[in-house]
Amino acid sequence: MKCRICRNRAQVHLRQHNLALCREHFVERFEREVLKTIRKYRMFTPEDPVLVAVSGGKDSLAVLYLLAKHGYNVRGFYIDLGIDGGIGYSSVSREKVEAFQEKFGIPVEIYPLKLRHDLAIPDLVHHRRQQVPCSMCGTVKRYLMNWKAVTGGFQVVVTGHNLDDEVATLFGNTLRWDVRYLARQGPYLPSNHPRMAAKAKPFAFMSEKEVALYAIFNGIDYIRDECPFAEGAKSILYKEILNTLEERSPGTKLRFYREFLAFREKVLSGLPAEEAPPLRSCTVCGMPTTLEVCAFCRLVGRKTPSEVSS
Ligand code: Q46
Ligand code: ZN
Ligand code: ZN
Repeated sequence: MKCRICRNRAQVHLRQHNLALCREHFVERFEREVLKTIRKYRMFTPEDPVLVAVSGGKDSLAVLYLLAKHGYNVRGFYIDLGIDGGIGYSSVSREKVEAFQEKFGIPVEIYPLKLRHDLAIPDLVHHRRQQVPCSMCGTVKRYLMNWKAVTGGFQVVVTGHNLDDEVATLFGNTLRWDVRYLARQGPYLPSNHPRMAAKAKPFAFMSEKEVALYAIFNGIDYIRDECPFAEGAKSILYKEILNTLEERSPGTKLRFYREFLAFREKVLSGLPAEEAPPLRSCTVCGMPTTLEVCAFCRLVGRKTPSEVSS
């Protein structure tokens, strides 16, 4: 197979686009598409300080790399969750982040949860067996990312979510007809409170395979193992189902996502806004919450990040 652009030997075949490309033209196209998404959704400009949530996986490291390469004002933020699971998950992912920082000279701040709060994700899992690990971990990550953004002068938090992640979430929300989540799902979520940063997903239209190839072609080393707590997660089952559909009919994921976004624009945005509970300030940390004490302070305790960081 030959590259559609230069006619040299193709190294990638994107079935969903029926497009064969050499390595160089694949990278060029990938970056062009991502930059187009950033502009289309007005996610941020090259001057805006952007905080990139980094996990040590391919998606987040690749998005940080691409933005830095194109002159965006980025900083990575990695939370060491203290997860081991017999594979040293957090220590390996932290090593990957440190090696990335060293290799490319892109700054990443490391936030060690256990050291700062005397508590890591496995402690939460142990003490609160009735709660799902990923839901507690998600609360901690979302809170700390937002806290870092609003206290560090970043208007937006970027994550590496790719098309496969977005479509799996969309599939789950659709199965539950969760209209409130559906109305808020998309590549960009603007801020709705002065202490709440906007959220942006520049890879929302790029498949997991494309992101992996982009990372490999650019010499980005990343953690291959899944987090041990992810085992059995519904999102993994949804991804398997969607992969089967994609295999039979290439382009299904992209169509499903694009058509959902058009539907959201035309139909969901016209619905009367659902009464969202009003936001107030957490009496412990002062961050926005709908309750007296926010979910992070209830989980992690009375020490706020500002207290432990100073
Ligand atoms: S890190 Fe945390 Fe994820 Fe592990 S415990 Fe779940 S949410 S799976 S992306
Ligand atoms: Zn080419
Ligand atoms: Zn709080």
